[in-house]
Amino acid sequence: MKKLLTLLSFIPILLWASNPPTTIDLNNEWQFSQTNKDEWHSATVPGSVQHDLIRLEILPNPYFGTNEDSVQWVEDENWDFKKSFQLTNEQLKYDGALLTFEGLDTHADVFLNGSKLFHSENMFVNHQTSVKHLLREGDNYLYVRFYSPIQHLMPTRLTNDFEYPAGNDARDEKMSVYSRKAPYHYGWDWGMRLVQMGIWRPVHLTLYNKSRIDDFFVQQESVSDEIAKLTNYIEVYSLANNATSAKIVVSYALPNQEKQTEEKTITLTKGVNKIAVPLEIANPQLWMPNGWGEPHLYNFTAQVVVNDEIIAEKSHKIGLRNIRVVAKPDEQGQSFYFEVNGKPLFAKGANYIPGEIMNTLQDDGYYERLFDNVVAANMNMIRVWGGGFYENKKFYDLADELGILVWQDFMFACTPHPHDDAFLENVAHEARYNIKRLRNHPSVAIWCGNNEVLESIKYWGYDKVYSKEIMDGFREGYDKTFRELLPGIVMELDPEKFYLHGSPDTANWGRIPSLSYGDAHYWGVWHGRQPFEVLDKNVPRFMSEFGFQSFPEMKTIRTFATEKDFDIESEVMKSHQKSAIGNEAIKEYMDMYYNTPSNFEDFVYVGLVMQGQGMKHGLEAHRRNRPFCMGTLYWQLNDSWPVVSWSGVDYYNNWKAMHYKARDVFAPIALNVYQEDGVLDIYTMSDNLTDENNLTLKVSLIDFKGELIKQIEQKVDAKANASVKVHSIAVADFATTTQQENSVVNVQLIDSNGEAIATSKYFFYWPNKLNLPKTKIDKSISYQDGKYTVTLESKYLAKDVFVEIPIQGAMYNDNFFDLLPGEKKVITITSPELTEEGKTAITVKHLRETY
Ligand code: NHV
Repeated sequence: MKKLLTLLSFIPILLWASNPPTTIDLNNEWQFSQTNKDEWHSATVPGSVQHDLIRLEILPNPYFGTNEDSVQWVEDENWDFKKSFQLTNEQLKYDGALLTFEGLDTHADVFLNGSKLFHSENMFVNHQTSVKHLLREGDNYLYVRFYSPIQHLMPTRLTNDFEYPAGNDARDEKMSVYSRKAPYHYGWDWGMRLVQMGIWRPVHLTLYNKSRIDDFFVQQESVSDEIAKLTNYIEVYSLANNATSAKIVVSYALPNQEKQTEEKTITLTKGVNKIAVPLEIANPQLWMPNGWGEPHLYNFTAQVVVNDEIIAEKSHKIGLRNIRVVAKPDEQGQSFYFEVNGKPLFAKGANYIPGEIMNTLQDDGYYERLFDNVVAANMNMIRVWGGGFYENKKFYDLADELGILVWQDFMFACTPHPHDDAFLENVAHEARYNIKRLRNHPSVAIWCGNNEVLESIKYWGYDKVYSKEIMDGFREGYDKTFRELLPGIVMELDPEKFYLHGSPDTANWGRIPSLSYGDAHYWGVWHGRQPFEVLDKNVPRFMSEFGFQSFPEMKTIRTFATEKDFDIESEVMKSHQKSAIGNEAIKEYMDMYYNTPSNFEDFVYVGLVMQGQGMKHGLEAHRRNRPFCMGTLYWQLNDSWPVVSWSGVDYYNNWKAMHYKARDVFAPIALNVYQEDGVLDIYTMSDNLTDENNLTLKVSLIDFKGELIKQIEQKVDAKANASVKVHSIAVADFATTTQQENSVVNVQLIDSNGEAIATSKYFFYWPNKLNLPKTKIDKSISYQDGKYTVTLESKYLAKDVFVEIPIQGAMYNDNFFDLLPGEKKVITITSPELTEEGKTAITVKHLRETY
């Protein structure tokens, strides 16, 4: 085979054939009506019936008040979509016409010009049909009938002798398990219910001659600094009746680099042709995760060339990297960590849920804001959790460009599912489609079968409700789906990637010794009502979920509630709290750690502060405990509507205290102060790949009223890619009991230029045991279009200072911080909605003002 390959040292000048392929967008001018009603309205494609009905004001704003209840009827009806489009005689001359629906949600029949094209039963796949023989000059007609996901599959439920558990599905009839459709549409413990129907991804018609490339996979067999060994797998679909000689040309280059090519002469036969083109790149520029260097991306293109003319091509951006998941028995149990380009990576990140209940609202701008938040918080990993959908291309493109590793679940969460042949065949199709769609993205680091399905079968008490036969069925279904079917398909289509049957693997938060084995979801805090301090002790090998709720800030609450609803027991607030234990748990924790305010607005603020501090406590414990623990992905990054939830960023893109805390703990070099057995241990936690030597650690004990009680200086190094205890102080020698209630420990890491490269503030107690002083914060503001600068100063310590502005999504350089006595702190707030003239009001709050 090697002999057929020639490495050309010049760029071959190839031109497209005179009539290159053309793609016609079919997203415009759709109309929709409830089936048999004949009341046609304009439809947005991509979109959903519910989204259009809301846009047309036939349905009310579902986020407001208790409106969620009044939009539910739509899910039980069938809905029709139709459109016409015109083709010219010229366009009909192409050899082939491929109609593509990138995604239909979910159960639908599709018709074109008097023929039924296909039936859709899976939201997560595309549909491609050769329609050349059906197209006409002039008007062509498309029609899609969507069936209610509830009623369409009701007979399957009615013939089953039990109801599936599906505890997050908000309706009594648990229909979510029967459809391959985004589980969160049916409700979740942070989500409203909106079981949508619609054309949720674009529609287009591709006209082409002779052949097309259906798939192009650049498989990375091995990658090191010296050499990348790749195989390009290309699938060409040929229309020609006779065998045709053709060349497959693969070219690749970094941006601004000269193109290199590799080619192979082949004979195309009618139908599917599979071609492999091996390729080696010496001294490749590797794709590095965020914080470790550049995520270099090569442009790869595969072309089909006949008679020196290009007749088909396909391109991908390829990052060359070697990602291994090291899940091996060791002295402590079983490791679980990601090794990237030969080095162990401490994973820092969060669990991502779909960013909109009406998921088609997630446009490019949405993904850009999302990834801005991810990068700003110093994350290097994000988990696409199994209760949503396989994300849009833009998501993975940004992850590729920014060096963010993606933990990709298959879409199953928190309940067993059917496992009959037809169901599994549908799942297999979905897995094949999505693995092929996503396997070229360097960011995709792991395939994971599901979220908590096995955990639910083992530990959620199903055995008390279901017979032994049913329980056996759940286990059998689990093994068939997640231990046989899916790993088999991953092995076949993306063999270099690690497959985990489900998350967590075997660890369970109720069984502490199990935390030493693989990844864990620690829900003892929140669901188990344990104090945050347990996070110091119950450290897993890899934390793939842990979390704590808060209300979103008042400006977000005001979008769905009015003054009269400002009570955690009001109907409106309860309809925006989907966790069964929600508001009660928040209050219970607040009583444990804070002086719980009676006023609603203060309660919301203190809750935000508490979530930030509690989660910081956990994140620090995880990072401090590397290499035993090698990553932490908290629950949850974002929201899908305005709601009380575990998120660090609310629906309107306002950072909660937690997101700032995550950013600080995840800094490339962070400091951590941890008290154990009467000793304050100070750690450097570094993700840099080189040591930082000759730093000065400065530890200051400062009274809340401003007196510097003590100061210690010590030369330390911040060891590369490690967490290391660099200094210890006996508390008894350092601060008296009274001082512990009245002072803060300010710890700084100072480089040779005298600059603080890391700081951490340590309080000996939670706020209800501190003597926080009353103090007034002075503020001065300078107003500019797009940016306000706020300078803050307080005579005494002001804890958890919150700077508020009633502009959704305004960005701050910092917020929810502690202001040391006499310290001047400059806060910048940016938003295109801020004007110099408008002088939008800014309010400042701190903890001592709430009690
Ligand atoms: O409840 C918060 C999140 C969920 O939104 C999401 O499904 O995978 N959460 C909690 C748990 N897992 C997840 C753990 N579940 C339980 C804990 C305790 C008892 C029952 C269930 C995420």
